[in-house]
Amino acid sequence: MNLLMASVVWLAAGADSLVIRVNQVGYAPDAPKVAVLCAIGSADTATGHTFIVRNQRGRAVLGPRAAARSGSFGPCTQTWRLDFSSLRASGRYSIAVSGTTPAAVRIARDVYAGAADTLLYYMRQQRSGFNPFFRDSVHRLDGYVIDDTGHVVKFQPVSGGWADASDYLQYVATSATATYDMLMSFRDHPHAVADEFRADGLAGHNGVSDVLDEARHGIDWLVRMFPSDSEMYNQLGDDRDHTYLDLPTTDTSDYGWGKGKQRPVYPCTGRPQGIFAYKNRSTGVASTAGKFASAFALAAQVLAPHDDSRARTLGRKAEAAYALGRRFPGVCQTAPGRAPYFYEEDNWADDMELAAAELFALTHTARYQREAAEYAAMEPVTPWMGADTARHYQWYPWYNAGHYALWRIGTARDRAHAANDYRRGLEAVVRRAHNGFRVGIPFIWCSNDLMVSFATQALLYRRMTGDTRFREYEQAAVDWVFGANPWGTSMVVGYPRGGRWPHDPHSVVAMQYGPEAITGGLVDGPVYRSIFANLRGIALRHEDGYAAFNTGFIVYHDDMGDYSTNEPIMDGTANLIYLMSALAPSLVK
Ligand SMILES: [Ca+2]
Ligand SMILES: [Ca+2]
Repeated sequence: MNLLMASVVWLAAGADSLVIRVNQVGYAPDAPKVAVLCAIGSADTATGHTFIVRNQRGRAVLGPRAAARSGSFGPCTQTWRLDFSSLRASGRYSIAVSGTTPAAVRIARDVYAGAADTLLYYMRQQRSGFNPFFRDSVHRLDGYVIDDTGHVVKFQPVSGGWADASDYLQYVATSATATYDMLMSFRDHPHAVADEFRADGLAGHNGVSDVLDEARHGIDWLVRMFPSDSEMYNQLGDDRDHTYLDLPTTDTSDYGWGKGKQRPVYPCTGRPQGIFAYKNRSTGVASTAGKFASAFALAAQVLAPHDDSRARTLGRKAEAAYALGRRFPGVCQTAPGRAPYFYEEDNWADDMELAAAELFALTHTARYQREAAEYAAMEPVTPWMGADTARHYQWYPWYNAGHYALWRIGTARDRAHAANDYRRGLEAVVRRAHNGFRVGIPFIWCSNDLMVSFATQALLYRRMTGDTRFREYEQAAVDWVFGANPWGTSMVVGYPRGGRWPHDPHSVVAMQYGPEAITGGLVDGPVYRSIFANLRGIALRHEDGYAAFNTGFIVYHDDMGDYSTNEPIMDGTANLIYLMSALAPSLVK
């Protein structure tokens, strides 16, 4: 059924050789508002085009206005920018260009209301331990701590947290970052998310914002993964998980202790890890220690008014984790299993900067402020920004929240540096964005993570400085995620309702329960054609409904078989929760 829906949706929009791409969620009245006209295949690109915006009664409210020619991009042999920013009145409109199907757009102050709440459905569905979607506990036997050779050291109770994607592996790097993103969402926008779910993820009210409920679920797991000051764990499970396609409730992965039994727990050792043919390039502990410390320190601040004893424990753990990062600088990468893939994180100063800044915010101890500034100077710009490519998760987190945290607590000099560093990163991306979609990120695996992080950094920079020079690019990244891209699809499963979104994501849960079961999941997004061609085990399962749009240098497939572009990602979804909470109207008037 999913396959049919996907192709029917495409046929409706793909018959034209000219297509109009819009943000299907909508545009805020004061935001830049641009639709993109894309010529596909042999379409006439010489002709000038004009566009007209009409209201629901069919009356022209803007135009005819000339479309601004903006070069080729991917499958679009030519693009044009249809700028209707001057239209500010709330309402539903259609944008028409002669020779193609008009596109519907909405303008309203509250277009992003409920967006973060929708994304949180996916986070709850990804829960390990008690899972509210299945109303059952999953992976309750986790896990066995292993040594460098894979031998069991001891049992350690670490059940909880979230599955990282459509497999069930769990990493501190992504989970602590997601936890931090959601804590930051609650701190900065405490009234953006509703209270419709309880702490256990089941429907109901508990007097706590659902984004804080979810962040606390993350914190609980992180505490289990850092049980004492000298035991820091980094990963739960490995890619032996990929042997079978099954549900989390019936996961039959066998790590040598029986099908569906315990999973391995990898500690941070500072040494290269991998118990089969491949090894990572770990050099220290700080990348993971910094992330633990950041999440714990912010959680301690956020929880202090509500739960003082929990906040004290977390504050102490934050300092202990940070101390380990000081002692063992370097990266603690995830461990490969049978396949050569792992998260090849190469930076750790960003993680320690964020940790130091949050520890200063928590404790007001002077040295944390000084050390945050020292770490900031070690990596002013996140290195993927401006680059053509990067290794998988090489520069992670995708944007450095440490600069924003330092800006909040630093000296005047620190604040100026933090803003300047963000500006340089944004400029580097924008220099590559001379195309109709105004996108300049590299299309590596998980490109939507980069897109969302670029928009987040641009938003934070605007908040820090009042400088709006990147506003158009910030909005273009948001628009891209919600449909202003060559394929004309939102990159979030199930959102917006009634829009076009991934119906055949790479997910066993979606395959068995329908795509709505993973509503809110942000998929990886398009990748360079060469990446899609070279990853192992990718084969489309049905005819490509987007074939006409997969003729350029990047490809995207709404196909269960494509784990490189159509698999939801937990950490990218959490980052988008922050961004959407920043754009949502407050629920408290
Ligand atoms: Ca709640
Ligand atoms: Ca890092």
